[in-house]
Amino acid sequence: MLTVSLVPRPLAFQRNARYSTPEKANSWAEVTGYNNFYEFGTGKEDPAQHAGRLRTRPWTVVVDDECAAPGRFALEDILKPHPLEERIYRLRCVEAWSMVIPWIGFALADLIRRFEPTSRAKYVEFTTLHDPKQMPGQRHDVLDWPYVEGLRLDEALHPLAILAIGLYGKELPNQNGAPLRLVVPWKYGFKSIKSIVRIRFTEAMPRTSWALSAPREYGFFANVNPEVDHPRWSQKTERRIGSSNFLARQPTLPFNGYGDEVAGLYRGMNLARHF
Ligand SMILES: Nc1nc2c(c(=O)[nH]1)N[C@H]1C(S)=C(S)[C@@H](COP(=O)(O)O)O[C@H]1N2
Ligand SMILES: [Mo]
Repeated sequence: MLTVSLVPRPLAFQRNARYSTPEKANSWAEVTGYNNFYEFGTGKEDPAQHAGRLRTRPWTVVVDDECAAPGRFALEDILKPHPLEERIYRLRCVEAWSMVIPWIGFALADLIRRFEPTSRAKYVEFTTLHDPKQMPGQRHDVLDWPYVEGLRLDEALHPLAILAIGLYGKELPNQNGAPLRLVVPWKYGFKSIKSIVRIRFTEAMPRTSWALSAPREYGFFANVNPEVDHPRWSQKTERRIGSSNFLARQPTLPFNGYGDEVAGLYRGMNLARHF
């Protein structure tokens, strides 16, 4: 008999208050029912409808290139050393909507250090599973599959960057990037890559999917920035999903409100040029 559980299992964790916003979190239905995961279609409800066919166990993550301790790891071994924390983060999608999501995860920096990046490693590249049988959206050329994202190593080592395995106290639903996804709260949502199967340390800047597909619209850095508009729309305001007034917009904050923590990473950089 098939006993794959479709009901996400509960996780044990501690709340990280320092890195949690006091804003009201979006509901489970909003967080899991409205998002982007183009591997399952380009509609906001497609991920919830179609991600059920993704099999997340067993799951293997390959860690390689510029690091002293590369390897192929079972998900359980990737997760084992890391105590779980809950962090309530704002998410700002590049499409000018936002949500507040209670993630369960651990600092990306703690994982990176275990693999001992070499002195040549300047970036970390992440890749999503490529399997059109499980991910029907990959049968269409909307992006050059597999989905690739990346961070500069110092960004990846920032304590706000996490790998998430759950939300709302439970394992991640597939549509939110099970079993392992990145969350980088000061950047547009597309940087937070889902269902990761490979982590690569590189000397050269990774060729990321969105920057490759539309380089005028999506940069490598993708820091939330109300001063730099998308060529087709303003980034000055955002619509909080679920707000009772559908038309109400709120100002978008530099670095999605995490500027006190992360602005120093970009000192001296022209952020209009490095968008
Ligand atoms: N592999 C993959 N990761 C992805 C995406 C995607 O299409 N494929 N969409 C991104 C975008 S644009 C956003 S806004 C977030 C939305 O999902 P979340 O609400 O679960 O964070 O996932 C990001 N990660
Ligand atoms: Mo997004």
